[in-house]
Amino acid sequence: SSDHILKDASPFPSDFLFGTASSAYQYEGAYLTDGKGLDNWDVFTHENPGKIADGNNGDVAVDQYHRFLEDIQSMKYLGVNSYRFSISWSRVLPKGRFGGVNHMGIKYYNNLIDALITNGIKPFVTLSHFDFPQIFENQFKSWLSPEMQNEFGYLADTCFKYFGDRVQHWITINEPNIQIGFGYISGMYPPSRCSMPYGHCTQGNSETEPFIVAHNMILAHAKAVQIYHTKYQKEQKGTIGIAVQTTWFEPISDSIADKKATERAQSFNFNWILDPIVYGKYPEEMVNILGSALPQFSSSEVKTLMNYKPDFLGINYYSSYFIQDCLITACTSGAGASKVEGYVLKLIQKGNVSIGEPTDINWLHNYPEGFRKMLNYLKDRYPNVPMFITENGLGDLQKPETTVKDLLHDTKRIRYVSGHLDALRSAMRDGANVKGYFVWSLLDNFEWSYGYTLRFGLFHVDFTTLKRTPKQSASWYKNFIEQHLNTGDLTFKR
Ligand code: GBH
Repeated sequence: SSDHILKDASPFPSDFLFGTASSAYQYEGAYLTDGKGLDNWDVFTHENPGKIADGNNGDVAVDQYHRFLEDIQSMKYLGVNSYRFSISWSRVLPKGRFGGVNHMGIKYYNNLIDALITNGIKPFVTLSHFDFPQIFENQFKSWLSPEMQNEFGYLADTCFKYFGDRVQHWITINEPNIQIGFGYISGMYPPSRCSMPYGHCTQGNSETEPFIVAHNMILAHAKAVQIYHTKYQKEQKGTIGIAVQTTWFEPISDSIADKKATERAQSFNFNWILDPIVYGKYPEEMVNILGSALPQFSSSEVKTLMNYKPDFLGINYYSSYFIQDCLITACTSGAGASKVEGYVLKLIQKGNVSIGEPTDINWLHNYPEGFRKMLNYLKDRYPNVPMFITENGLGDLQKPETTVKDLLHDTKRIRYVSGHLDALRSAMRDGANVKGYFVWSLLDNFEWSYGYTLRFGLFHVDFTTLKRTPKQSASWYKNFIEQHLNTGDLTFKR
């Protein structure tokens, strides 16, 4: 039918969200302003400047706390209809659930949300993107304790109560799998807990702690969904999901061992989080390999997970890896892989052949086909759950010889984003139910361990003057959105 042809020509539905993504610690700055408490990243960067490439921190970041009106003008230039940002937990609840609400923090997010809506931009809000009040770490070891589930539930309830009348899209936790990997296995992020041979930390146990942390995060997520679904959703009519980091894995050979290793990699990377929140249990591969090191869900916890499933999955995708088995056969190169990786060795190159196009960053290769395969994999494994692409983008490393002109002339980023949007359209034609796409990121910002040396923005930021300048990719994204929101789908009404 002609209807079919129309859809094929433009598979982006009329309510599709095009946006950019950000997070509180990476953007806001104002780290002690208006009653904000110290968070884990404030303390970590201040005490361990050596763990950040340029020794810097997010004290000022890109000062979005004071510049959000200007940043909304940049969003208007792009023509996006949504903006993903996160709540700074310690700005809203500086001392957690027993310490009272900081009303100046509430006021900041109210102002931001209102200004977005006035400009036709839907707020897409993450409750916690890596940061939380440091007091939780000092008092009960944060995510190692089930106490964190109660704290997170309280944060969620507070945000639904104050902001939920205007926010239709909530993300509970950003990338539990990355927080676990970097906080409890490599030790590169706070709380820097790990054990040999995975990393060099002064405390921690990488054989057990990652699984306890994941367990608490999964149950904290479910608690937030429960609170939203039972107490707020009927009236506020929004939706709630989670955001996981996904990496597409391809076996390095056709051998059964490498194919099995690839399945283990998938399980230990994203199914670890997604299976419990969709099916109420950990993946088979994890149960088999970990045995008693894997915590069990009690029957009442299973009930909660099954009764309070996410309304959507947030998918952060950047890159793909080849996978080589290290369990059944001996690894031909590299160190022994960690338990968390399920005894696999991840490689980005096969001999001299790289997966996709290499970029400035060793962990990120441009391989849009992997994105399409990833989305197909997820639609098959979690068939009834809609997805949003909550992050996708490319960073440029700031080297001594890099000029501002180079950074503004970002053809590699355009190639990356346009390739991934093509792959997304293909995946949607394959049947993936994707409802939105967010580029990471609106602006260059504080890129965790890389400090300010890795720039992901569609807008360049001069980190001395904090001046924002559109890169070529900004005008490319603007054109893309214009075409696909206005003329691509004839049924779309603005
Ligand atoms: C996302 O994580 C984050 O959600 C976002 O905050 C971040 O800005 C964005 O990625 C860009 O990195 O130093 O070689 O060990 C994506 C997962 C985790 C991928 C950290 C890169 C560092 C690799 N990222 N990882 S390395």
